[in-house]
Amino acid sequence: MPPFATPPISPLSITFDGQTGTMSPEGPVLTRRMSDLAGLFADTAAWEAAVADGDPVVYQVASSPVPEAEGELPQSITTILPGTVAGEFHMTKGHQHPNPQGEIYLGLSGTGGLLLFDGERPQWIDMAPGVIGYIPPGWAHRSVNTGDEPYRFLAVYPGNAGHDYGWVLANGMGHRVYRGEGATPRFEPFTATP
Ligand code: PAN
Ligand code: ZN
Repeated sequence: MPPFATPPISPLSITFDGQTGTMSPEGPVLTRRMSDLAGLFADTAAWEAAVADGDPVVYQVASSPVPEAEGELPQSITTILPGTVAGEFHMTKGHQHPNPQGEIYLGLSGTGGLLLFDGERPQWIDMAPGVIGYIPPGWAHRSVNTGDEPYRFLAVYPGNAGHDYGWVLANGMGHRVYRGEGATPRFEPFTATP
């Protein structure tokens, strides 16, 4: 076997269901509840009330069996359930890749957006089924469900990129995303969570 192959992964076919967010064969499945999103929503009292009121699931990440290892290209499907915390849309924690590398997202079902931040400039990409969102190296990224049904997307990223969540806790994402008039989200400048 040439040195660039990473045993024991062999070529494989992965089927996925864009309506349920499942993959087969399936690797780890991660569940993020409201309590896992400490320090991220602006309204701490509303976040605490949601945690006390059943600590609902905010999103799930289902991964394929491809490992996060150098040279591999792992994939995962994220499902963000609809809802807000005092008007601020349900969202992922958001992270930087400490080993700066690009990533692609493909919208599968529902509607949402990709909030990107390079430390100075916030950027927004509207996401829907059939849209590819490209995340260049060095841009922190967070996904937001801006609709009334689950928002799902497929992510493909380099296996040695890593995930740094502390960077977003320290620096924010430039904007906060709130339910606005009609289908258009309302953006507000980032304020630190009290
Ligand atoms: C995605 C994210 C996934 C969950 O697979 O990891 O949507 O978001 P958080 O990792 O911010 O909780 C990705 O960008 N991977 O690199
Ligand atoms: Zn990422």
